[in-house]
Amino acid sequence: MIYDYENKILQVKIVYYGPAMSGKTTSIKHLFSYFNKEDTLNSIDSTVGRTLLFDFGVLQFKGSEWSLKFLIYSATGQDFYASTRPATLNGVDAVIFVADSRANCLHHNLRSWNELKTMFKNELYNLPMVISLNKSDFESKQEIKYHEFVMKININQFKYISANKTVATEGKGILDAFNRVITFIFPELTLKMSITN
Ligand SMILES: Nc1nc2c(ncn2[C@@H]2O[C@H](COP(=O)(O)OP(=O)(O)OP(=O)(O)O)[C@@H](O)[C@H]2O)c(=O)[nH]1
Ligand SMILES: [Mg+2]
Repeated sequence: MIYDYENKILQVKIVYYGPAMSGKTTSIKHLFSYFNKEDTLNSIDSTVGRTLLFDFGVLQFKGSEWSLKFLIYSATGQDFYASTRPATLNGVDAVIFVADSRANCLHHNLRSWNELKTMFKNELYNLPMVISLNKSDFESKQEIKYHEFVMKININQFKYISANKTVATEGKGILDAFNRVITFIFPELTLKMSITN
């Protein structure tokens, strides 16, 4: 978190993290389109829409005295670019972990989670963490594993953690996840969802 006293701006970094193709970019795109800011989101992606390095965008909210500036990133989930992930996480204030809820993805979710754990060690438990159990629209079509993932990640050790079901393609639960993470960082704050440039 960076305090810019001169301009009265508090800068916060949030990273969407998770295994390849879990829905990180789709989640961020929805968040930015909710605030009519989709055209300001920078994505470095391949011709087939896979994130090469990260997506990055800024959402700024004006308070009565101070403004809040959220720097929002998604890390690439592709293992080919795994070496870029620590840089994307550098200085992060909170993580939204986007898991793919389908049963056959449990292993990928855990692998990605363990990577986070290896990077942060026990500091991970001090990071505000919101888990998006994404692709929950598959509930009726395919076996889903919400609980297995949540059960395996030591949630009791976290200061701030919560999980919610999301469907990024339909924007379901995306704003809720964002709100939760903000509430963890600033327990006193109720954001009026208006935005400044
Ligand atoms: N059915 C369904 N599909 C989804 C959902 N979220 C994302 N997808 C699809 O899953 C695919 C991958 O989504 P992305 O948002 O690109 O995933 P990502 O996590 O950014 O992937 P990488 O950047 O490659 O790590 C796309 O085809 C999305 O349309 C969801 O909630 N439900
Ligand atoms: Mg992506």
